[in-house]
Amino acid sequence: MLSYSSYMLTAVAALLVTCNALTKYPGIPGLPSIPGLSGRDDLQGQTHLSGLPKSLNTEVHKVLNLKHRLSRLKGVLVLKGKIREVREKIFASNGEKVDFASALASCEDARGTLATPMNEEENKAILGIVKEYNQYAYLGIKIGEDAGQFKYLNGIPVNYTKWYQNEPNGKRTEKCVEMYNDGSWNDKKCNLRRLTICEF
Ligand code: MMA
Ligand code: CA
Repeated sequence: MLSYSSYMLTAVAALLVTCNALTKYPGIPGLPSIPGLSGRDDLQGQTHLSGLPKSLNTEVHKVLNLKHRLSRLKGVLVLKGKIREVREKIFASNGEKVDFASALASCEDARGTLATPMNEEENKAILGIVKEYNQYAYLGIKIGEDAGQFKYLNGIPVNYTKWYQNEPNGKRTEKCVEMYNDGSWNDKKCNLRRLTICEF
């Protein structure tokens, strides 16, 4: 008699194997797809995964079907140029030019935050949106009131930077950061109108 935990182990193993298989096949670049599968929700019917009780098998298939549906929805968003993905992060803009506080508020209203490049790859993805709209954008970085160092919005000092030559030069009068259309950064006053780019 198999214990419940070994059922769970089998279920998780089956999920991992199947999910890996889902990501292997080429389709839309960067998206998982399965040859011969249409856009239906019933991914692979209700194939019985060995050793699983029927109820757990059903749950596994529900999760797989949800993942499949999500990957198709992601396909729509990438196809329409609505999102840019870097690893686990998703960047997107609403096309609006507003001051820093309003930009942050609209990102947070959408359950995200302002785009915050943590490395070159993320900086490039955000730059892509800056170029697409041909508008400088505020980043999710602000000066600390104490030592005047630049910090992420969670208060941690920045550990990746892309300052334009001779920046930052605002001497605490420029408390926000904008991205130029070459991807470099400038400290800048927070009350200007800049493109809103969020990360999710
Ligand atoms: C502006 C302003 C600053 C920036 C300098 C660069 C004159 O001030 O955008 O933030 O550092 O230009 O010349
Ligand atoms: Ca500056």
